[in-house]
Amino acid sequence: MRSELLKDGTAEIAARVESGGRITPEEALLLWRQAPLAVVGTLADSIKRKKSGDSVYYNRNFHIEPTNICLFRCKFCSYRREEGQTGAWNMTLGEIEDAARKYTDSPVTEVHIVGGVHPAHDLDFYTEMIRRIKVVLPDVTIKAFTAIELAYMIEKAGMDYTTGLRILKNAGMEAIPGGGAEIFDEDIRRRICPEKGSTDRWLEIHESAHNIGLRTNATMLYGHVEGIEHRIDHMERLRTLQDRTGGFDAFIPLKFRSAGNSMENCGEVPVTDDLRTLAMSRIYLDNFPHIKAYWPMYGKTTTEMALSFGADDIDGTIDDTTKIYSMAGAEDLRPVMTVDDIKTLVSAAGYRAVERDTFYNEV
Ligand code: V47
Repeated sequence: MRSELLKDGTAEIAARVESGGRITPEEALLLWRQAPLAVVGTLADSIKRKKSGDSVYYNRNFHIEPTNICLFRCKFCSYRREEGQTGAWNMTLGEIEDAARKYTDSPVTEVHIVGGVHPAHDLDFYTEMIRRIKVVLPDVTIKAFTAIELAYMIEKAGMDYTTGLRILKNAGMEAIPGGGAEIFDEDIRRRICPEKGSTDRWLEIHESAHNIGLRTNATMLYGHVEGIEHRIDHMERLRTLQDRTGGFDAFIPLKFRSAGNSMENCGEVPVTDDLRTLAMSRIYLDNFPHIKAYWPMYGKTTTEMALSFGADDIDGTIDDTTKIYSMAGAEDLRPVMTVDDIKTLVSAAGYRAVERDTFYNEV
């Protein structure tokens, strides 16, 4: 590590990180603000290598986005439509089965399901959706529903979270994606998504899931009206929960993309901020096994750089089945990467592409 580049107490913090020690929120703020990008990158890469060597994980996956009609009007969302508005969709269970059936003879190992919180859908609808997909694709892992969708359907059924999650688990839901976390700070959350489920709900859903053996991910939407201290606070709340349950697999920082939503005036942060945020998350979240650089959101060039800044996962092949990022202005309007594309990207960055299943077992 180039400690001559460090000043004002950051050298001591960096040395602790290097020797595997944990840092406080105050120390993270100092490192974030004062350490050169190359230094946080080097620290993050050394942690990444201790955890996963030169492996960078990917999977063969596709998404189903059942609807973009949503009760909540989050200001950063470019995807939501009102019922009846041009561009709105709401798939029937039959259409969802058909979307799954396209993959019966394919080597995909995971289907990722997230969508809007449609006011007409309920726990029975989602449970039936999972059952039908499992019949069509019995060997594919179903990673489904953000904590916001889950809280809505389970509360509507008048159940506690554990009971509702058990019903979905028994139907075939095996893991939960990390969406809906946005930023946990309540004041910022009120500014960007005032109607959405609270931070406490998000954390409670994930804790309940971990307690019944469901693995989950966690995201953070950054680069809008929040400050660095809010990003650190977000990671601190995740690190505390992970200390209790150990149920998170991956942390996924999501860069705010500004096209087509009512927060366009925020613009987008530079790539240097993306790389620093990834590196600081690898440094701070010492109890998270994986940091994911989600390629449809960064684009392929930033994803390649991200691998030297602590990320050890780039998500999967996607097969042009998600619209959330292309509708918000991400470069890849048709997000799809073949396994060869992924291998080329990962080896250009100096790492080894390793195919994984949802639970990070090598395939
Ligand atoms: O919660 C919405 C984000 C998330 C925008 O678990 C936006 O493996 C940027 O859950 N700019 C949903 N981000 C996506 C999600 C996810 C994605 C990748 C991997 C995993 C995983 C989960 O998308 C939302 C929100 O934070 N989002 N709009 C936007 N304009």
